[in-house]
Amino acid sequence: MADEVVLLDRWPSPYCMRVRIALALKGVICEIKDEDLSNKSTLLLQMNPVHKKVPVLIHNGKPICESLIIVEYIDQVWNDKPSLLPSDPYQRAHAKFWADFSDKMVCLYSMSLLTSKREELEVATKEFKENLKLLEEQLGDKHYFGGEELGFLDVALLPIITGFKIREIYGKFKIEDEFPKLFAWANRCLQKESVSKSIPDQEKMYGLIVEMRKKLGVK
Ligand SMILES: N[C@@H](CCC(=O)N[C@@H](CS)C(=O)NCC(=O)O)C(=O)O
Ligand SMILES: *[C@@H]1O[C@H](CO)[C@@H](O)[C@H](O)[C@H]1NC(C)=O
Repeated sequence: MADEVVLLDRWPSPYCMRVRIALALKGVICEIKDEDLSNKSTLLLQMNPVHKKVPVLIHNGKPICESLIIVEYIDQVWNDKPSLLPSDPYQRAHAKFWADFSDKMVCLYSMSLLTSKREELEVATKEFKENLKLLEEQLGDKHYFGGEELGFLDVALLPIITGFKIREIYGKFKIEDEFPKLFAWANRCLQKESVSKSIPDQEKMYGLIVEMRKKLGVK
């Protein structure tokens, strides 16, 4: 019997992007349902009664919640494709540590970025750059965070790419100049169709931020 896979999704959600990338890398056929988060579906409330958030993966009727837990689940269930998580326990713990670290960076819509005025943006940018520096050190001279191939940490981090343009414009700096290795990593990842088709482009994300700031009346 074929697997029935449904993703409760929201297209600009960085957490949902992680799941879409993992599903694409594993070649899983999935029905994607875009949620209206201001008017959540009964299905979402039933499937994630604790947090009431997306993403939720529903596999043969059973829900799995929390993006990193979902990515790990996908990795274990669709194990005919190369594993995303390293098999070595230490390497695995290391990948999970940095994925957890990435959580606070991944949220592009952190109210701070959306609603902050100029001075607050400077603080947010400084912190963002410090985090990028730490990540670049982790990447080192590897092709991917996972090594020769894209792995768990790459999937966890990839959504930050969609916010690069936004950060550059509000922070007045160039990722390419200050973080050349991360910039090269981003382009390498985007060359993979499973990545590029799973994430929105940067212009679209920038447009969304501009629109939301206008709506909120932030100068
Ligand atoms: N830790 C969760 C975060 C999920 C999350 O924050 N989802 C947001 C969209 S980006 C959401 O569903 N928000 C709806 C709400 O808060 O009511 C994960 O990794 O899946
Ligand atoms: C909320 O969603 C329900 C069903 O999905 C729909 O019938 C209803 O019109 C929506 N309400 C608003 C205010 O959009």
